[in-house]
Amino acid sequence: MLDAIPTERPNTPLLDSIDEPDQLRALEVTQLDALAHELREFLLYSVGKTGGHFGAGLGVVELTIALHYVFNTPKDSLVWDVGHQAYPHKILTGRRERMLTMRQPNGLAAFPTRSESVYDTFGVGHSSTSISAALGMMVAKRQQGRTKDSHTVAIIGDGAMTAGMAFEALNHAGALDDNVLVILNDNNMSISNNVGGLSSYFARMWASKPYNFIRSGSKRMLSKVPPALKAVHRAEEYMKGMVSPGTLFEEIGFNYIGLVDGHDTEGLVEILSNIKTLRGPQLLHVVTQKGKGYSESENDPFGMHALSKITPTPATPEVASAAPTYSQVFGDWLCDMAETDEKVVGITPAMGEGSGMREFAKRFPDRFFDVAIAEQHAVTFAAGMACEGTKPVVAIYSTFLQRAYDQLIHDVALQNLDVLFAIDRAGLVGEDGPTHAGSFDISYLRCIPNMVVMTPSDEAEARLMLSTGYHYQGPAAVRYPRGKGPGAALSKNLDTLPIGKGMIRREGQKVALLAFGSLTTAALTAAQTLDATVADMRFVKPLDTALIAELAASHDLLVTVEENAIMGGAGSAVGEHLAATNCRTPILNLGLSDTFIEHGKVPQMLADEGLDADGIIRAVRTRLAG
Ligand SMILES: Cc1ncc(C[n+]2csc(CCOP(=O)(O)OP(=O)(O)O)c2C)c(N)n1
Repeated sequence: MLDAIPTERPNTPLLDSIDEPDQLRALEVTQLDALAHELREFLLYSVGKTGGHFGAGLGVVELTIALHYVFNTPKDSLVWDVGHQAYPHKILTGRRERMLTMRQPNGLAAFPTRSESVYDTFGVGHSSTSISAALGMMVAKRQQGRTKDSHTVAIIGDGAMTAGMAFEALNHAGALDDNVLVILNDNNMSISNNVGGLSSYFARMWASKPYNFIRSGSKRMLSKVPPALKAVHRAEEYMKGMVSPGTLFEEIGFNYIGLVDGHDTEGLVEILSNIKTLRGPQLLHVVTQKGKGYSESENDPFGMHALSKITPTPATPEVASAAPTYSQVFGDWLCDMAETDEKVVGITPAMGEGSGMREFAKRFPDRFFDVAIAEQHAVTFAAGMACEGTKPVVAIYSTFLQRAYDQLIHDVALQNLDVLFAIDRAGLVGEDGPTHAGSFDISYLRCIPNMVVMTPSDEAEARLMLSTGYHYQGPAAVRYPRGKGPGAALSKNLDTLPIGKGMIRREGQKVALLAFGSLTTAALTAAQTLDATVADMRFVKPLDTALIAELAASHDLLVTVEENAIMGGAGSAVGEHLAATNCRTPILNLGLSDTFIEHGKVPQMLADEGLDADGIIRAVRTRLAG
């Protein structure tokens, strides 16, 4: 057990000898525990330097070693779900020395990425995709006649297993009968406490060759005698049902093997080697401890999900800004609104903490619904509640709302139901990279009839817009960025804004900057150099068409600015309006380019996209120069 994160590179001779999994496979199985210790120490050291996901990786150190030891990677495919637990996998697959570049510009990505390594078989970041992807790979391999020499394994957490998509894939896998192995990495504490010698013993027995030979042999033998087969099957189900929670998976069509101690490397190697010989869909239920091996993360697995980098204490400590994040502004607003209106309910798909709902959950436990990693369900659940007269507020990250798009259109907007969407992490998010960027919500929201879409330029505006959306009769969305805003003064009132009205923030000449949301501050700075007018447009939908007409009539150039894809974004909305009204004032749209923007620091990423004040000035001057 490690009590501190090493600040100096630890001595890891065994780990250093492994540049490719082939070298791992050349070790004696008895050396794997020592390797696990070194890997864990190195992981702690490197995440301490770079920050990043932490607890989940520590929990799968032994499992990762066993998987690469037993399976012939990269010919055999490992598909990690979410991928936040894949740091040990990266370390063992030729990226050890690059771990200190993790999440930095041009450095390793936070999640498995196909372009980064042949061992990263599938790009991830969003949860619950692994079983579908693994099944697709397996079926493609079968069609190409490659199943004999290639296995496919999906590794999915108990959290990720709560999403509908995982069950859709299990259901399909059960029907296809291909040799896909799903490893359920279960770090739920109550299950961990239940693990004991008996269930481990049964797990070994069920995965062992003799048992499965008997099992499939008796099935073959008895296939002509249906009643006897049924009796055997029932007895087997009964036996497993008594000691394992695998009946559900068995019913779907999987051979369930569990529970297995996920920190017993040698045991895992034995079980996985046996499973490799089995036919049909297999589900191995492994129990691990999140944060394993580091005292602080074992004691606080939730707090230690991810870590900021450990910086040496400066001689004069920096005073942290007391300004709240947008998530906190939302959380405070939700509590204030809940106090005045008992119809308020708050819904989150597994992101209550990140969305700023901790206090709301504590104070209003009966009105707080964490529905697990189930974005689609979250939205339709909200729709159902709205049908019965409550006022649901769905707190959701922009990137994760993508998964509930049909529910948003079909279940909420089409019925004009009264649901407020508090959309966090809109725009670039930094180190998590393109899987988590909220680059598209303006585009995908504004084309939906009945929606009101708001883009706050600061914290006070965010609060006003949340109240405005709350009182609007129909679906409304407020999209705000990750982290802190410019630091606007906040009041406790619950005032609203007139819907569809923007405001002039600065009077200038010739050029009018039409800012939508988070880049308004940059637009105001640029406007000083350009002597431009700045409008805080506030609403993407409905647009303030009167304000646009007024600005178009009094300026030579309209410049829209937004932290969303240019395509289909707020600037497109303004352009559509100009075209529809036959207005000839030239327009320049500034926003995110048509690429997936790699991870980095948000200010630098925005500068690279030409979306800081200098970039806005440059773009305007270039356009004016003709
Ligand atoms: C679609 C989607 N929603 C939410 C998330 C955010 N998220 C990342 S990891 C995680 C928890 C995953 O839990 P589990 O699968 O049990 O893995 P563990 O961290 O416990 O190892 C969540 C909710 C996500 N990545 N994808």
